[in-house]
Amino acid sequence: MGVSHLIPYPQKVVVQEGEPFELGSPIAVATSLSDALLTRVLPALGDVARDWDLPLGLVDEDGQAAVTLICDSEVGTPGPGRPEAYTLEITEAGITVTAGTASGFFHAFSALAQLADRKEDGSVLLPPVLIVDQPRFEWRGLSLDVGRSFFPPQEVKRVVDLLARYRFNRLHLHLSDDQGWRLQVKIRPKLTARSGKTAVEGGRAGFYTEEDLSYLTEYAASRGVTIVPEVDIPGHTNAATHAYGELVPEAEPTPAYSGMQVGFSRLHADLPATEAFLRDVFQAVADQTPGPYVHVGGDEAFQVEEHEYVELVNMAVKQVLKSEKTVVVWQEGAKADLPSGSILQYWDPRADLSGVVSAAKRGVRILMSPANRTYLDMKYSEQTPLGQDWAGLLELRASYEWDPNNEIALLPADSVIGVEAGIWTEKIHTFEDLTYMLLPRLGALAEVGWTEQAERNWDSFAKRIGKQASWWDQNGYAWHRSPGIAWPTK
Ligand code: TNX
Repeated sequence: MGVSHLIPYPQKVVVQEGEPFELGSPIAVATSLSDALLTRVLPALGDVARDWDLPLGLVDEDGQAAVTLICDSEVGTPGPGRPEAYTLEITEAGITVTAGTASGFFHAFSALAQLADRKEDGSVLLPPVLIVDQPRFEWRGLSLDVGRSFFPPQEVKRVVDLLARYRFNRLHLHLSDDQGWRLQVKIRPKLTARSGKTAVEGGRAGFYTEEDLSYLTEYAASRGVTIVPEVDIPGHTNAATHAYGELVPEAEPTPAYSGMQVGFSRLHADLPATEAFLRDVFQAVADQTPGPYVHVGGDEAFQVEEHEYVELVNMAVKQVLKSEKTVVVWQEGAKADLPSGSILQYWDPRADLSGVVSAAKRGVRILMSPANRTYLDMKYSEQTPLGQDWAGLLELRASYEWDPNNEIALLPADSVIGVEAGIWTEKIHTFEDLTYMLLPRLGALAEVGWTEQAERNWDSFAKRIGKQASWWDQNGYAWHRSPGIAWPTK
């Protein structure tokens, strides 16, 4: 137990003298939080307590409390991560959590869960410590490709639990690709009726109903995770053209595609059906996700000439802006007209990045997902049976040892909004395969996104990541034994 279990490592940890604090049953919680804030944060504390088999009980502010929750919006130091700041103090007398937002409380509870030691006799001990913490970057995400291979809501929920454990705050769902369409759009029923039934070879098909997505977005929000929906245009669109033939010049639906090629499919700016399609789809995306972001894809549209590419991405951007949401687009979208404050997601280190740099100079924010550091569908080693290797092999250490502010030469450092891991599912089809590729690397990227560069070091991380495996095992998450780590013996 203790601070050696903390991932991502907090900005400030002061280990105190004294005996551990032992939680009793029920856990007496005293709070001065508003009802609205308390209603948002209590379920997350309840989740932690359930792991310990202890119920929660509210007591008066002047009663004997084990946990005291205090709302203070001044907590943390000025900077980009401040709204998510928290302090957590554990003494022999009890636990005090101070935060200014629900997210701050969620992060404090995640730290609390990592610090706790549950003994054989069921008692739960917490070490005396003071933690003062806030994230380095405002965006810490995972992008999950449910387009190639579908992952049902119950599995996505377990991915959200992992994200919350490591204080991530975004889950980006890649909802459409050549192989499948996963978003219900009621006024475009063929999208799911036809392309909800297709997938990459070996992968699962399916789609999220409006109810599924609403359940997922709420579940994620109640753990501090915002869902970022992506419908990928103008390439990666075979699932769309398989459903609606009017989107191609031949006016016939294209055949279903279950291979692994990229870049062959496309939309057409001069077809009258295209703009109506983009309007309907991006309206549905915006309506079905309460978060402030919509991702319009924009990657690998190899069949589309530049001027037409720009025209098509601009059409999608226009639709997103109508819903008053912030546009997110893969790096190729630097060519389009992006309003200042839009987010450009860097992924391909092989590309010429001058367009990304000039977009950043115009006020576009850059999200760091370099494939050779963050693509968790890359094999760990040549022996890894799953995944791909086009961006190289990616062992744990390489996903840890890099600085998002130092990835792109000449990029203004304050334009980096954060870090996003990605997992593409051409060859990853089951939940077990998925988490085997995520873990332990997701822990490394959690710390890259959260902890200040000067405070990070591999030796410390290597010790702490080894201690995560027991929680993964208890919760049924498959994981990979990266070399050089003191994993528990089998
Ligand atoms: C590149 S990342 C892609 C995806 C593939 C992935 C496989 C990006 C924007 N495009 O279409 O699934 O590589 O690793």
